[in-house]
Amino acid sequence: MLKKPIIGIPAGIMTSRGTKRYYINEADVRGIVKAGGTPVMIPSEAIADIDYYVKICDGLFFTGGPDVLPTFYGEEPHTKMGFSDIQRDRLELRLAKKALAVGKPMFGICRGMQVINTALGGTLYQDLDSEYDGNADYLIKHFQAAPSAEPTHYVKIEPETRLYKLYGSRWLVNSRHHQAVKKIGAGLKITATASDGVIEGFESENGKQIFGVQWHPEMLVATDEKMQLIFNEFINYLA
Ligand SMILES: [Mn+2]
Repeated sequence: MLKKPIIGIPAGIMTSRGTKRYYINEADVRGIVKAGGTPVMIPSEAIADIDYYVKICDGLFFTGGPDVLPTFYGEEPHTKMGFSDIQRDRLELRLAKKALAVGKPMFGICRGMQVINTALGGTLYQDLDSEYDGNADYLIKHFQAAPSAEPTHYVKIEPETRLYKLYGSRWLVNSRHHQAVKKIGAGLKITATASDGVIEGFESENGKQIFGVQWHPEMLVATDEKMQLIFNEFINYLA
C-alpha cells in the first residue's frame, strides 16, 4: 500500500448541549484528505504524549480558531482581545516547539500561523483596529462581513516563495482575522502582505519546514478551486 503522510491536527474544544467536545472543522480535514494526507486528531488531554504524536506524524497542521493568550508572547490582554483557550494554546505551542526541534514540517492557517509565530518567539497584534501601526492611515477590513467562501482583499506575494510558485505576485483572498503577526518569529520570512502591510503569509527562511497563511483557503476553496493548491503544496512536500 502506498504510504500516505500522516498529518496531526490539534483539536479545538467547544461546549455543545452541555458537553465539552473536541472538534476539527470539516473543511480543514477535507483539504488534507483531497491532497492525499491522512489526518489524525491530537486532543489536549493527551498533552503528555506530545513527543509520541510528533514522532508518528509526518507533518502537523495548525488550524484556525480562538486568539492565542497574549501571556504566551509576553503581553497582558488588550481589552479588544477575543476568546482564548489555554489548553489548546499549551498543546499547540508544545507541539510546534517539539516539531521545530526535530525538523517535522508544519502548516498553519490563521490562528495556526499565529501559534507557529508565537512558538518561534514572535508576537501578535491583539487587535488590528486598535493596535496596528504599520500603515495605520489606511488599514483595510480584515474581518470581512462577506461570506467566508468569498474573497475580499488582495495579497501581494513575494518572489521565490512557495506561495509565488502557486499564485504569482498577487491573489484575491478572504479575511476573517482581527489579529495578525507583529514581530515575525525566528527563522521565518514574510511571503505575502495585504495593501496596508499586514502580514498574510510566511514560510521558513529556507522555504522548507514551515508554511503559513493568514487567510482561509479551506473556506475560499468553495469559490476558488485553486485554494486546494495550498494543501497540495504542504502534502506534496512530505510525500
Ligand atoms: Mn486579511
